[in-house]
Amino acid sequence: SVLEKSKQLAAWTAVDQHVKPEHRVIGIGSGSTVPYVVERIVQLGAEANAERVFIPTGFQSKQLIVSSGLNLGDVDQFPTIDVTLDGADEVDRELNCIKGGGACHLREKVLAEAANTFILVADYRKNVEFLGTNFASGIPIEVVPFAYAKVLQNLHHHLGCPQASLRMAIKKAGPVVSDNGNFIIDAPYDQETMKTPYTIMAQIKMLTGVVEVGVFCHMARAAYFGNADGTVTIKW
Ligand code: DER
Repeated sequence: SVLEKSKQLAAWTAVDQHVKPEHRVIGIGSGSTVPYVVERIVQLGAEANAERVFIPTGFQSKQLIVSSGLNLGDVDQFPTIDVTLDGADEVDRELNCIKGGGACHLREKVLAEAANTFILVADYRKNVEFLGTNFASGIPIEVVPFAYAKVLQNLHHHLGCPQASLRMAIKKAGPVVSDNGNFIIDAPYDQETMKTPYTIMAQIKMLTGVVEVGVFCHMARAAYFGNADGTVTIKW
């Protein structure tokens, strides 16, 4: 499909630009675009990849690394990463992004921060001027189960987000549970608020019981978007 081709285009271009021969430790994100990143890395050849370790951002990412025959590494053993490549739900003109559509943003943010270079790959739907344009479900927030009702109450009554809601699972009874055993709250904010994403991210992060917020400010070195017409847009 046009959408899948655009994901592949973004991913292949990003790998070709940012995975260098001397890179040994590579962070692998989560979602449906990152498989094309791994696909391109596998094409670099078994010999080149034999010298590398690949650090996952969650269970799906780990499965992808293992099933692709790449060496699995752990961030405990490799706390500094040469380059991390990951998807995003939306990326604004300053490279701030919303992540967590796949409930993986905690480990994603750890590996984004641990990387010397953090690169985003996405299809054209994610390329926006301001956050909150296309990704309607809002800011993903990972919370400890014990505190989720309190965090919801604080969002509703003190942080101006009456629509905040607990993310319920589809093929499992009850809420989505992250790889860390936590819940996800989705907090939709209007575009005006999302024009200063750092402010709202910091306010949410300070709520007791919040583990991590799916807003990544000024972390990415560049973002690659595949377009429907077969071109690539690069933001940096
Ligand atoms: O949850 C995340 O942050 C993932 O990176 C995800 O949002 C990317 O989604 P996609 O690559 O499937 O569009």
